[in-house]
Amino acid sequence: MERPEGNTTLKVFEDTEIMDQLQDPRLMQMLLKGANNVLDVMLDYKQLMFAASAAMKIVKTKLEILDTEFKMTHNRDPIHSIQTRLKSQASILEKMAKRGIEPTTENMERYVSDLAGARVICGYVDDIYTIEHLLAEQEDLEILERKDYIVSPKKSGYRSLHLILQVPVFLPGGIRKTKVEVQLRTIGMDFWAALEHEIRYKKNLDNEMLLKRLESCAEVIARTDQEMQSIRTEMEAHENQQKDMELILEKLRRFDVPLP
Ligand code: 0O2
Repeated sequence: MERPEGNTTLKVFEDTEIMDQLQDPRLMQMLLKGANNVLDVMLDYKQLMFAASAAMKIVKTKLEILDTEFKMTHNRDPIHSIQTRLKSQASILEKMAKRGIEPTTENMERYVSDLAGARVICGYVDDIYTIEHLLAEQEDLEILERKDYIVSPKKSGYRSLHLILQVPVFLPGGIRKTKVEVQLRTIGMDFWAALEHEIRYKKNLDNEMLLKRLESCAEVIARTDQEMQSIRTEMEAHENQQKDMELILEKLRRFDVPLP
């Protein structure tokens, strides 16, 4: 019978030489113990990432609900789009190695806050703080950490609001409180961060001239964000004034109805 490609487990057990060696009970015992320990670690990691994935989905659903509710009351979406990702094993191990943390599952859970991440792209800067406020009001969410790189941008020019949320994930064995990193930024900030990530971030580029130019692009985008915000605020003020005027005219028309 043809064996599916990549099924190494079957290959090993069909290899008669290996099977002969496994007849030695002490070797077999050692192998089983080793395999058992490795599988325990792998399963712990799988459980951790399963909780991270569940927490990420919970946060995404909450954000979608908040966005729809906002649209129903204000006739406008504060959220342009949401991206989610689970951190890759390579990226987790790289981060832990950089910080000198021993790569155990417990350390991953305790020290790596962005195993699960959600990036929320908003139209305007004030939408970012509206979403933060709405998240803070959710009783089952806790904001463990907040870094405002909009008020205090990074030296690179990077701007975003970072929140580390703690989300309860209900599992058959009990509640597992799980962290999710939420990065909130405008379309403009996202445009800059995505391109800068490709060009410089994690590459240790030290060309002062290019770094300055990247930083000045971030400033141009920040000014554009402010200008777009101010245009929207003025448009809304104008619309509200017109609505108030229509209301007054409507009342005057009712008042003008001739008496019998
Ligand atoms: P990736 O590949 O995007 O996931 P911490 O995450 O708290 O352990 P740190 O550096 O103190 O470590 O956190 P910080 O400053 O809040 O930044 C974390 C994330 O923000 C990064 O994740 C990036 O996604 C983003 N970021 C921070 N600074 C910059 C920057 O200068 N340029 C760009 N493009 N993105 C930035 P990771 O895990 O480093 O990378």
